[in-house]
Formats: sequence, structure tokens, C-alpha cells
Amino acid sequence: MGNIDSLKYEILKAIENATSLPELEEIRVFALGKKGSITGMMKDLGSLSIEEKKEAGKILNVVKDEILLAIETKRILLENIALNKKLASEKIDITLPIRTETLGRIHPISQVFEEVVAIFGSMGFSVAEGPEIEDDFHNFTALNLPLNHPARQMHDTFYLPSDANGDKDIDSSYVLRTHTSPVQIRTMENNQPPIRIIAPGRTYRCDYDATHTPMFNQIEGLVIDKKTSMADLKGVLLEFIKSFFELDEIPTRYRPSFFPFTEPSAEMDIGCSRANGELKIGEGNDWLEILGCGMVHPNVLKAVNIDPEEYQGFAFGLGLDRLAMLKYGIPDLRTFFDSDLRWLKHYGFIPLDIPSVTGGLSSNGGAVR
Ligand code: 2NL
Repeated sequence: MGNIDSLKYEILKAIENATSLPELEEIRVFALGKKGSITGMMKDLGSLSIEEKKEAGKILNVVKDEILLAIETKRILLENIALNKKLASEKIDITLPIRTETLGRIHPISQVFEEVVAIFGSMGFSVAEGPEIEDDFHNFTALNLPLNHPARQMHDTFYLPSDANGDKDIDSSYVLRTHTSPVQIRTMENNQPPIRIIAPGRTYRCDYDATHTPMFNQIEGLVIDKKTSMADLKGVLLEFIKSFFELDEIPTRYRPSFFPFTEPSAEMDIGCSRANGELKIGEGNDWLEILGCGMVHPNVLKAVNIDPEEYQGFAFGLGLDRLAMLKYGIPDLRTFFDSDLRWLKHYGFIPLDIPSVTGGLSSNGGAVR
């Protein structure tokens, strides 16, 4: 056992000097492999007396542990060096300038969608989605609009053909959703309250003029909890409107209204001026209707098996396209869907300017001119 100290010293020195993982593995095999020098010494213990075996075995085990620890420490070090080298070679230079001559633009609807999601997201709402082809139950019946209810006619519904021949049939049970409310119905069917969601998306009605297109974007919000009130609804909506129009103060008023799915129902107006034919939001003595809202009708809660004695909630709905028109001064809704690149260059937004409540919703100061 006389040479154990010098052997240990030699192995530890080799570990210290190792510059690669394969080299380290070679040293491990040399010392502790099947035919390794330390392994060999352990095998030789067999020829010793019991007393000597005890003494020498102890020393060898300590040396073996010491070598194992040194190898493991060195392995971690070498692995880190290798990783850092790899990371350095895979670095991407994100400071490279973008190619402005081919720069695409974010459509104002996408921009406003992101802004609205950022605002409600900061108030604890999550985004819910659902199908654009809906069945009669989710689009109408569950929303307290039973068959033959007069309000169904107001929706100018696109009905899907009910048979394989493609025959139009007013009794077809499938429609293009006329609002995003069915998304909220589905959310209530599949989740227990408390619920706090917004449902933005495409909706369809058979209508076409400067302020109506057959496809338009709507955003609805829904909160269901044990205690919710008209006061909560007003607080949320005021916060949203101020945030969206980036104003510290904004006058609001609520007028009584009717929707089959809310009771009571109201429409919210915001203060504006129309002096010299120019609409200015937040100042002046005029009013602009901005959204519809109310407390969720007990019949809607019953339709999704939520007990209206235990839970109540509020909901609201507004046109996303109209919001974009108002905020960014776009006069004709139809131009949104023309796919005119000159229009998009005029009204569109820089892709890297992502809206956030803290960082600014439209931090480039509006559209890129
Ligand atoms: C409008 C008015 C509104 C709702 C939508 C809603 C949804 C469920 C239950 C109750 Cl699931 N209400 N949505 C409520 C009030 C008004 O929209 O003028 N939209 C453009």
C-alpha cells in the first residue's frame, strides 16, 4: 500500500489538468474502472490478513470517495464551460435593425383587440374563445331568446343550410354566431363561478352600410360571483373606457335599455364634442353611445345550471371595429375589410409596438404615417 498516496496525488493532478469530458472519463476508467488502478488495489486486499484488510480497506475507500468527488466536481465545471461555449456560439443579435422598406403593419382591429385584452387582463379577466358556427341553443335559447321571440328577428341571422342539398332553411339549428355571447354560455357550462372573462371575436349579421358589415368584431365581458352589482359593472367599465381612450377623466352616463339576456339593462354613453364636424372624446357637452350592459338575467343562469339565488353577475358588449374607428379616426367601417395596402400603411401599426397598460397602449402615438 506504500504507493497509494503518490497514486492518489497523480490521479487528482490528472483530474485537475483535464480539459475535456472524454479526457475526464479516461481518468475515471484508469482509476476506478474494472481494470483501474484503485480497483486493482481493492482486489489485492483479498490476500491480506483480516486486520490488515480492515486498515487498508478503510484507506482505499477514503481515497476512492475523494477521487469520485474530484471527478464529479470537475465534470460539472467542464459541462458548464461546454454549455457557455455553445450559448456564446448560438447568440442572436437582436439589435439588428428591422427592414423598414418591407415592414408590414398591424391592422387597427388587431391593435385594438390587443389593447382591450391588455386592459381587461390587468383587471384580472381572461380571454375566452368559441366556435363561429353555433347551434340555436348557445346563440339564442340559452340567452333568454326562446323560439319565436321577436328579438331574434333583430339579429339578421345567417342560417346555415340544414340539409345536404344546401337548401336554405330558416329552421336550421346552425347559425353564424350573431354575437360572442355563446362563448360566455359555453364558459359558464364548463366552469364553476367565480367567472371573469372577455370574449372577443368575429360575429355575423346580414347587414351592409357605412357602419355595418356582414362580418364584424365584437367584444363581450362577463363576471359571475356571489356578490356582484351594478356598481362593480360601472367601476369596471369606467376604468376600461379611461384606459382605452388614454384619458384621466371621462364623463359617462347610463340610460335604461333592453336586452333579453340582462335585467336591468343599460347603455353607456361617454362625453364628447362634435364641434366643426370633428369628434373629440372626453370633452364637450355631447354624448356618444359606446356599449350595452346589464345584470345577467336569472333565466340565462338557469340555462347553464347556475343557481340565480346563489350567484349573480354582470355582462357587457361592444363593437371592436367601432372602438377602432373612434380611437383612430377611421370614418368608414367597410374600409377595414378591403385589404388595401395603402390604407393599411396609413392606418396600421408597427409590429414591435406591443400594447400594454404600463408600457403604453398606443405608444407610437397612434398610426404610422
Ligand atoms: C351591445 C350589447 C350586450 C351582453 C351583451 C351577455 C352575455 C351573457 C349574459 C348576459 Cl352570456 N349578457 N352579453 C349583455 C348586455 C349587452 O351587448 O350593444 N353589444 C354590441
